[in-house]
Amino acid sequence: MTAPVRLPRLIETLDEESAAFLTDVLTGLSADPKTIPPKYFYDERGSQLFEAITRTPEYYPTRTEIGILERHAGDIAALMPKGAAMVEFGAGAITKARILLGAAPIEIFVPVDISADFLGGEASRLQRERPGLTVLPVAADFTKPFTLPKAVAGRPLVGFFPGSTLGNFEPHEAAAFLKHAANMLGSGSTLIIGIDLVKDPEVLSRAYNDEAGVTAAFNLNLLRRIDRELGADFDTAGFWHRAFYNRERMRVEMHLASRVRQRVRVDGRCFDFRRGETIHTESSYKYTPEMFRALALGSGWTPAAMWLDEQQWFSVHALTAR
Ligand code: AVI
Repeated sequence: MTAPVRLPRLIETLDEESAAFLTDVLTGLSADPKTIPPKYFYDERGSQLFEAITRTPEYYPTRTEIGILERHAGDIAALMPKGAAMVEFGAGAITKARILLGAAPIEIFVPVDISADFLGGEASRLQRERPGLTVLPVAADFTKPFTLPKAVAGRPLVGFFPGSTLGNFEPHEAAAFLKHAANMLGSGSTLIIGIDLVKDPEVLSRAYNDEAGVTAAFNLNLLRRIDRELGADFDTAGFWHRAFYNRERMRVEMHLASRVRQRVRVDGRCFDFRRGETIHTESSYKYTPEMFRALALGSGWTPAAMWLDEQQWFSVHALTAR
């Protein structure tokens, strides 16, 4: 008889996070131009819609990065010490980590994600699939300091930050995150990180304006979440999804644009929109390999290796903490 698989217990640190949601929305809607941080896309529905985006024909980053990881899994695994614990920042459906877990001598896996419900389900599924691996999910906003499970103490640590999520941070936030990751993982640790590259603006624009409208639904779901969780009265039909590549700033911008002049209430406060006025909901910065390496070098990490796809659309970097 085989021993029953013990399912992981979710470590939650999100209470403060829901209070911060209201503050961030009120602050962002009071600003000019209006803005809301992209981390709030990821409620359960938002996480599902993001997974659906990654399956659209136009959204190349996910499948390109998976191709790089599959092709070079052996080389990447060779950089990981035996018995290592791997911490994934923003784990989502844990698709990409599975590729490395299959190739590398990792004994503990710590998926960290802000979407507690989604993370719990995915971590349990992985634990069932791999009873020999210890899966310790942490529900936290990984952009802020959080506590690693005690079980990883004394183990060599490997950070994994795929998906070019770093691109959703402003450059100063990206540097701060890399410094915080270096401090948390410690000197000598490794970070495997996926970074989307600058390319033909047409390719970029299509990736954020898929024909099936999944990215539009993902963007508009933010308003539904605000209505539901913060008691607001956004009418999603009154807004449309707008995404474009901003060449000067080397970033794709996503906005929610008001179709009409309108007034919206959030937590008893009124916010007026002009026709065409937008809420800036996301920036997705694109890097050249050189620019990213310079950012890493200035943020506590030494570049150790880089892998690209054939079209040179996406990059995976291995960095070592100084
Ligand atoms: C998670 N992140 C890297 C995605 C991106 O491409 O910036 C989020 C996304 N937004 C629209 N499509 C995908």
